[in-house]
Amino acid sequence: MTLKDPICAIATPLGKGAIGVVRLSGEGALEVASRVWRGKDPRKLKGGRFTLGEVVDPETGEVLDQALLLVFRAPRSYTGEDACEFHTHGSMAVLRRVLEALVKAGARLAGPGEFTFRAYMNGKLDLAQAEAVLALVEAEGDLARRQALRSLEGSFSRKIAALEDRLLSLLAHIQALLDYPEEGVEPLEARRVIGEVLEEVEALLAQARSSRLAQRGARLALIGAPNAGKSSLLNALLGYERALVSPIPGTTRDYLEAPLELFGIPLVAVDTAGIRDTLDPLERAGVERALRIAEEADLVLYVADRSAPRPSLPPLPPRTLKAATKADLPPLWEDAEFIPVSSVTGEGLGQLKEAIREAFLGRGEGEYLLSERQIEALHQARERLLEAKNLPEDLMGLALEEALKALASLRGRKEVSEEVVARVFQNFCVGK
Ligand SMILES: Nc1nc2c(ncn2[C@@H]2O[C@H](COP(=O)(O)OP(=O)(O)OP(=O)(O)O)[C@@H](O)[C@H]2O)c(=O)[nH]1
Ligand SMILES: [Mg+2]
Repeated sequence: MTLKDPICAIATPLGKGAIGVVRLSGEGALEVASRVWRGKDPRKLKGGRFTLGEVVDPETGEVLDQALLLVFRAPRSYTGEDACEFHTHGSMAVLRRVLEALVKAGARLAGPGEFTFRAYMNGKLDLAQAEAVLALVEAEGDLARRQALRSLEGSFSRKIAALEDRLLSLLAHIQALLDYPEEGVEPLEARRVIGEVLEEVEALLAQARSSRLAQRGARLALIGAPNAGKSSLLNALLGYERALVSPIPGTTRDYLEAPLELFGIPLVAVDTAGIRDTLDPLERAGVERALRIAEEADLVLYVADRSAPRPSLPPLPPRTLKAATKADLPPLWEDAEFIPVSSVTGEGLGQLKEAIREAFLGRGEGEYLLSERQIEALHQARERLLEAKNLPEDLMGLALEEALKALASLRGRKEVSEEVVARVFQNFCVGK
């Protein structure tokens, strides 16, 4: 695969949209563009400017759409190459023909992630930033967006670079110590430096949980006795009437799922059948499902009606929050473990949401969105640092080098194998 030939792809989702974008990048991209463009000559346009014109079939001259053309000139583009974007109408009919026209004009269809791969190869982004691009494209909730953006902006990479730097000068010191012992190099505080780097690596690793949560989301199951107010509470949390509510116990039979984003965490809230002994085979099947869903959920919200006699607790998994519903009615019981809420007045909902946030994120959300690859590399670095820390100074070199290599692989520097890079980019969609 040549790395500079002009490549093209549809960059917007396939479907109907007001606008669709077709991207083109590579050596000779503006030449290719000029063959499908009727309007101002793209080769003569300044970078960063839009121009209005028509996209044409280069073989027949047929006009395919009216469009805006945005030109970028190397190295001031996403890929670092000459590039342009055709902003056309967003139907597949238009986009497909525009793409075809570009291929006829000499461009090649881009592979998944090829634009970002070029950006990486041309030094526009490091590997961690490229992964952040992928994470932003795939962000399911605001937490993932916030975290990925911080990585894309380079603050994660800078932090890693600083750690690499410290290890590198430590290695240089140790080398000097080996080479010129008689020079009496100052006794190095190697262990202190390693300890500090280790601390930072561990602080990053502590964000793995929140990264996974932000990317994969979590399941929140509402369980409790019939009529406890589970479905009402689900609706109150969602802010719309999703589940059927009635004063008849046993209203919810099958379980019901609804997406619920809380504090940027993409949750799936699951409403379940009220748990009770029953002879009705359908209801009993529902109860069995409810218990299984509770078991499999990332967090259980146990719901009990405070205006009715206190029910006996079903078996609850360790990750359970408790809510006492119908707080607007006179209470028949109190329990400090239960957060009082009312789906009618909204009382206590804020507190409940806060408790859910706390259960998932603890004291704070992670700063960065770590990919599995990054978590793995950080683990490697941690292990090697721990190893180095327990060796005499003149023997720590090798372990330190390994730790440095692991850290450097985060940004894609130093001997990151092609395989690793390929693995990062294979997750991309075409057009990014
Ligand atoms: N006053 C008051 N009534 C409530 C509240 N929440 C629920 N209810 C009422 O309690 C009854 C049962 O509510 P549901 O939400 O259907 O209860 P559920 O736990 O889903 O019941 P099942 O699906 O039968 O297991 C309905 O009549 C609701 O209007 C509340 O916060 N305050
Ligand atoms: Mg219900």
